[in-house]
Amino acid sequence: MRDDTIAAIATAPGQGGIGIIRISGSEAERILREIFRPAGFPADAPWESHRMMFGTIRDGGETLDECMAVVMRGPKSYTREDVAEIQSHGGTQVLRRILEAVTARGARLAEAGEFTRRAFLNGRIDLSRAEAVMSLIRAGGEQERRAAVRQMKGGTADFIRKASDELYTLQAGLAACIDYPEEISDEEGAGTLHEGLSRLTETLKRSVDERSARLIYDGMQVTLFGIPNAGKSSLLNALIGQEKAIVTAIPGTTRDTVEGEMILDGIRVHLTDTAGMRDTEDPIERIGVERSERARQNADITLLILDSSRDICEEEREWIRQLKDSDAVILNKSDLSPVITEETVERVRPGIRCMKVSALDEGSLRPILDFLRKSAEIQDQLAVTQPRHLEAVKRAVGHLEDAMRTLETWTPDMAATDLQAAQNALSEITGDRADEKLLDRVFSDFCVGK
Ligand SMILES: Nc1nc2c(ncn2[C@@H]2O[C@H](COP(=O)(O)OP(=O)(O)OP(=O)(O)O)[C@@H](O)[C@H]2O)c(=O)[nH]1
Ligand SMILES: [Mg+2]
Repeated sequence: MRDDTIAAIATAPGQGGIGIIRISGSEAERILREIFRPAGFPADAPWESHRMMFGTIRDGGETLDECMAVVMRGPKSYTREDVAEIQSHGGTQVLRRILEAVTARGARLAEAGEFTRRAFLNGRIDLSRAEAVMSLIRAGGEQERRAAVRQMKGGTADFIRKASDELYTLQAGLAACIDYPEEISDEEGAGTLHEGLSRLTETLKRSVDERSARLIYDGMQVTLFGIPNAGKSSLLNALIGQEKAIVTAIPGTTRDTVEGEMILDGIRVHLTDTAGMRDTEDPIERIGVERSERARQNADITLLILDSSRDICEEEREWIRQLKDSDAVILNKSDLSPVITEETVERVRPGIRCMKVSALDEGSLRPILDFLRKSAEIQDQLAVTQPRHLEAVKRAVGHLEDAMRTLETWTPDMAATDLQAAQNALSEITGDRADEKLLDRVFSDFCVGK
């Protein structure tokens, strides 16, 4: 591990009330002392650790800013090294000049995620907690933030370490069978192992809820679909409370997909309004229609919008039949006298969810919101949510299943190899076993200064 001193601007680029420069490494305090003079302290007085001081930053006789600064001596710091932080005014030029003054005195510019990488390498946090830090910074939805906090508090690491301990016990059992074949019969050994392995496999499988994980990180894709003039754009606008899509009485108004976003119970819902589906000679509209079709295919949920004041057409019947059970039909324009009713839809597709609304009456949209809310429900206490972790757990499960198969023919040496492979996959999550390449991959996703 490199033990030189690193520095970076930790706050986001641009103008802000304050900006923070962070320095970590054995030279951190010396560098800060050379450029920062606290007000009301004799120049050579010792500084207290973790105590914020007010003063001036100077470089070559020039004052760069008046600011706050603090020294946090290791190991009681984020990286467990000596850390110094300067809180200056948050202007691009101020921060740049201070950072230059710091690097001129021997610090190196930190790479993306390097502070957190040091926290990990110095044993302060495991890899899953390190990743949680970045997830928290990135969280755009409340569910994502909650999952990140759970992971940061060690939820993922605890769960994985417990599974890993169980696996170690099973590995020890298998090793005993291999070493003392005369004392443990094959059937007995295989039976106990098989039981333990299937229990562990089930626990791990239950923790892999990819749908919920995707909802947390990517949100839910909802597509509004239907023939021209059904009121798709009006509904998009009403749902997001913004005049995002153009609405007119002319069929074929929407030519391209239009996106809107709302947050329901902490989950981001991406709504896509599409061009009305019809056969058309117009080349631009045709491209729009193709995009509508694609949006429907990529959607988690399709809302088929019908204008309930006119008769249903054959194409609409076909779409109703094609809907997934989790999709829904929206009978729009319910303020006009109805031609299509819930019964009409029920006859085409018994059991499909159907809601009567009017885009002109916001209050009538409640059923749609409740329906989407219900669709976005997730298991809240998920232990494993991050894609990298899910992938590793799935790999571990695969190896455990291989091991169970090899046990059926009692080839314990092969089973031992499978169990070790499963163990390795689990330890990638906490980083108990992580090579440089894995760390590079994880930390390159971080921002500089974290
Ligand atoms: N009375 C009534 N009119 C509505 C309702 N929803 C939409 N409209 C009207 O229906 C017409 C078409 O609405 P749009 O929202 O543009 O329909 P669209 O499905 O997006 O149409 P395309 O973009 O052409 O595919 C407009 O004149 C709307 O004002 C409703 O609930 N009730
Ligand atoms: Mg439209």
